[in-house]
Order: sequence, then C-alpha cells, then structure tokens
Amino acid sequence: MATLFDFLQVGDLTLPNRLVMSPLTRMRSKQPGDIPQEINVKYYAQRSSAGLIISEATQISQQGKGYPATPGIYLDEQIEGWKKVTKAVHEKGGRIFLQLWHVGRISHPSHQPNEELPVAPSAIAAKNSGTYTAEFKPTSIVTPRALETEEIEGIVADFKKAAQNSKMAGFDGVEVHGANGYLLDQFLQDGSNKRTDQYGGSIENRARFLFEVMDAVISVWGAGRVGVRLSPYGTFNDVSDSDPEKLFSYVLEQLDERKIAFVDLIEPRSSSAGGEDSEVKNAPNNADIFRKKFKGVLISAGGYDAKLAKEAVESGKTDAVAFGRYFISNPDLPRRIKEGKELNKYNRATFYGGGEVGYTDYPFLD
Ligand code: 8OZ
Repeated sequence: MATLFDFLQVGDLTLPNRLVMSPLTRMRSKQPGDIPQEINVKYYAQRSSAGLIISEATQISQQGKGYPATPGIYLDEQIEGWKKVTKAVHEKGGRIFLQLWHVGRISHPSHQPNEELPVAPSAIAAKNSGTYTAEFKPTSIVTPRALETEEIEGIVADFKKAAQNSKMAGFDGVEVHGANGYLLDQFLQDGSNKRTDQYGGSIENRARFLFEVMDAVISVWGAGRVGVRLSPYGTFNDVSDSDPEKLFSYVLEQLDERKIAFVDLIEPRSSSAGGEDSEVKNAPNNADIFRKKFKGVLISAGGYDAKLAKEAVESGKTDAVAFGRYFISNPDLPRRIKEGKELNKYNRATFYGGGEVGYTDYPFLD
C-alpha cells in the first residue's frame, strides 16, 4: 500500500511525496509584459515542499491570453522572470513544471494582438463565461473566429517554442493544459468543435491538435518530463461532449502509448474554478473510469481534503493528489497533512489579482 508520503517516480523525476500543487491562476505578474516578478518568486518558493509544483497556467503567445496579468513564456523578459522562480524553488529542494496554456475562445479583444477576435475551433461563444479586462473590470467574452486549417501548425509551433523557453527558464518539465474549456479542450469536445476539416468530426480528428501539441512538446523535453491536464465531464467554460467516456478513453489510450510522465485528471465533482465552491452531486468519477486506460502515473485533482487524499492514494485509486485552494492558503501543506494539523482557510476574494495579501502572507506552522 502506498501512502501520501511515499516517494513517487513520475517520468524522469522522483517526488518525495504525493501532494502536488495544482496549477493556479493568480493574475499577479508584472505589468505591462506579463512578467513573473519578486512576489511570484516568493510565493512559489514558499510552496516548495510540494511533491511537485505545477505553475499557474502560462500563455504560450499573446493570442493565448484571456485574463489580465497572467504570465507568459514567449518573451525574453518572461523567461528571465521565470528563471528566478525556478532557481528559488530548486534552492529550497522543490520541483516545478510549467503549465503551457492557450485560452482559445475564452478571451476578449483587449487581450489579443491588435485587439483582434479570439480564436477557436468554431465561431461559437462560450455561454456564461466571462473574464476581466487589463484593468480587472469584468467583461463578457465574445464570439470567436474559427481558425483556418493552415493556422493550426503555427499554434503547435508556439507550444513548441514555449516548451523550449521553459527549458531555458530552468523548469523540470511541462504540463500541457488540455482542460477546463480552453483551446485544446475546445477542439476535443464536440459542443465547441463543429469543424469539417481534419481537426473536426471524428474523435481521432478532434484529438489531432492535442496530439500534435503533445508530440511537439515531447520532442523538446522527452516524454518523461511532459504531463497533461484533462477535465473529462467538466462543464467549466461551457464545454460539452456527446460521449465523454469514448472521447477521453481514446485520448488516454493514445497518451499511454506515448509514455508521458503523468496525466492530471480533474474530478467533475468540484466545479469551483473561477466561481464559488460547489459540489456537483452524482458526478462521474474520472479516476475510476479512466485509470485503466492510462497505465502511467495518475494525478487526481478537484475537491480533495486531507482525508479524501489519503484514502485515494492508499486505495490505489490514484498515485498522487493535486491540491489547489489548500495550497493557496497553506504554504506548508504537506507538513500540515503529515502531522494532522489544522489547515488555514482560504479567502476567495484574493485569489485573482492584487499583491502579497492573500498570496504570500498565509502563515506557516511556525
Ligand atoms: C480560474 C480563473 C482563470 C483561469 C483553469 C486557468 O481553470 C484556469 C483558470 C481558473 O484552468
């Protein structure tokens, strides 16, 4: 029986525990320029006792941006900023992957190059999704423009370049963001993908873009330093599919063949991304449904507390558990869980934007 505090081999890395820090959008990079800065260095360094840190979602290009002050990994200054983060985490004995992100239709012209329309598989707006302008004013998203077939290889190239940049920035590997209704998920699921070219229609076609990206990123890092985040049955950002089990079974089988470091699966029971905490009743259990399709390391995320995490790892349901909200409010989360200590409460009002308050000022045990 494995426990939360046993080592775990994840691709080329050996993690000292199975508590992963989830990728967490915090919107606190230096403006203008979306550059990681000193408070970001401090925040990540504080959390370096995680078995693995996965960075906040980081846009691979200006076109991939959808929210204010999220960091990028396509400019030299951004690479320099990230270097300080990875150095500080490594000095404290931690490990950190960068999450590579393109938001697709979940954007607004104010974030796009030349105030153009955001791009998507099809010209269909996500319902009930919003974002903020650069000044943090709430704004609705817009109906996107469908990508031309010929444009897709350019985005794959942006992912590849971003993977190379993340290597220069000193990360230990990368996670491709294929979840939560952003660009790659918009292509996967047939509610948002109505294309008639080789990137739409059949499951194989809808998954083509994801695998072109995965293969490009693997060519840079090697499969042992690449993971992917997926959210089957998730509804955030208005994604839906007519047959999620069939779609994601295919995706996980294909990922299995590539022998990547891990798959990070979000459980649909937790629909808290962006909004209030809520529990989806009778949600399907992704770890149960998809574990047999992917034989490598599974990281499970979404709505875990210490007790649920312990049970999930000890029963073999998952290999590791990713914590989001509790890693925000507990920089020393692994120690607190190990010692059975109380967890600091998180304050949702300071999740997005701002400075050190609600970011680097959550207390350690001592
Ligand atoms: C909350 C707010 C903005 C972005 C995700 C990157 O859900 C996000 C995100 C979450 O994956």
